[in-house]
Amino acid sequence: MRIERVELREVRLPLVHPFETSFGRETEQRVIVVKVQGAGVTGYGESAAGIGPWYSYETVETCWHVQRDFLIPRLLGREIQDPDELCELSAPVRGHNMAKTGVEEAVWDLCAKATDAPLSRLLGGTRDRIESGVSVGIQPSVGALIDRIAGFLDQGYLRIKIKIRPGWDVDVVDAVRQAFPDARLMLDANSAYSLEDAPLFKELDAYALMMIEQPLGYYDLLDHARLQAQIETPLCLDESIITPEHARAAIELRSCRIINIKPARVGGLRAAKEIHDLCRSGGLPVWCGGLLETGIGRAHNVAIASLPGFTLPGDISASARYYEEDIVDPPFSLNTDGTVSVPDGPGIGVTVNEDRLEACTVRRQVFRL
Ligand code: OSB
Ligand code: MG
Repeated sequence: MRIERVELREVRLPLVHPFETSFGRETEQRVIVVKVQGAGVTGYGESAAGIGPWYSYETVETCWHVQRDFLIPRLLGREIQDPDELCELSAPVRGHNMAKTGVEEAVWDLCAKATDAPLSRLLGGTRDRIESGVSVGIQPSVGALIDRIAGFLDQGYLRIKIKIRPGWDVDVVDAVRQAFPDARLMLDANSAYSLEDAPLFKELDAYALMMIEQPLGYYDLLDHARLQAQIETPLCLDESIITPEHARAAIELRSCRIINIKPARVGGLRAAKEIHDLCRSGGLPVWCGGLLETGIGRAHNVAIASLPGFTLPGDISASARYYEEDIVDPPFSLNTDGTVSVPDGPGIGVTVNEDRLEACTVRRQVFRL
């Protein structure tokens, strides 16, 4: 079908709780919602870039620039039958994976809706529910962290991820493990340590952690391999895996035993699927991470997480864990078995609430033929 119209919207949504990691504290989420239209059908995607270049070098501003000036001009007016064609059109743009993701996801949703197929099925998904975990930010005190975790376990979340940084690590993990002896726990350091901290990671082997995510540098694969060789707990990479080539290198170098796949980080659903396939043939389990996405990005994450290699609980929590009111209907909710259901309607399978979207839009631009 011919791509007749593209719309960008910068959206701001307050978070129900501030989210603090080793690289900073967020109180609201800013994203770009991308709407792509053709043949009477509308597809939606999300660029979850955030305000500053902390998690990656991208920001809402760089996404807007790359989408407006490079990605949308390549797409508008084209005949697209398959999202792979868009990936070829975007390939000359180097990097800027979050900018690419918003546009690519919208085209996937459009193509799925045009054939009346659920996106998860188009991607090769095999599950109808995703095991749900929750990522818990750094809290003002250990007591506050334990209270937050108790609340999430009560709600039924199947695993807890604790953000750590120097000064908020072993003692905190010790207290949490004592409070919850049987909980499935993991840590995420967001690159806050170096290989010199290997003794600290050896100490953490005593806490039966499912994994430790991204302890070392965001471009590093070598020191992660050296650290992995010294500890029992599996390492999981997030920031370091930006392309399928990084995944291939990490698998061969044994930099990690698990990969956190985020479509936003790797440039969209096709790259996410490629990394999934590489990990599957290399024997590494994967799970779907998140960037506090709204219901649009969340729906895409849920769709990719339905692929067979996603065998560990993801950071795919219910909408209410992030937002008072999501921009999709119905919002994502937690089932009593701790899972989130994969929508079975066409495309992303949830409806974007246009009034709500309009209410939280702070900037908008339309591109037409
Ligand atoms: O490192 O996984 C991360 C949120 C923002 C930036 C980086 C990360 C995260 C999370 C939250 O851990 C995942 C989520 O619940 O969406
Ligand atoms: Mg992470």
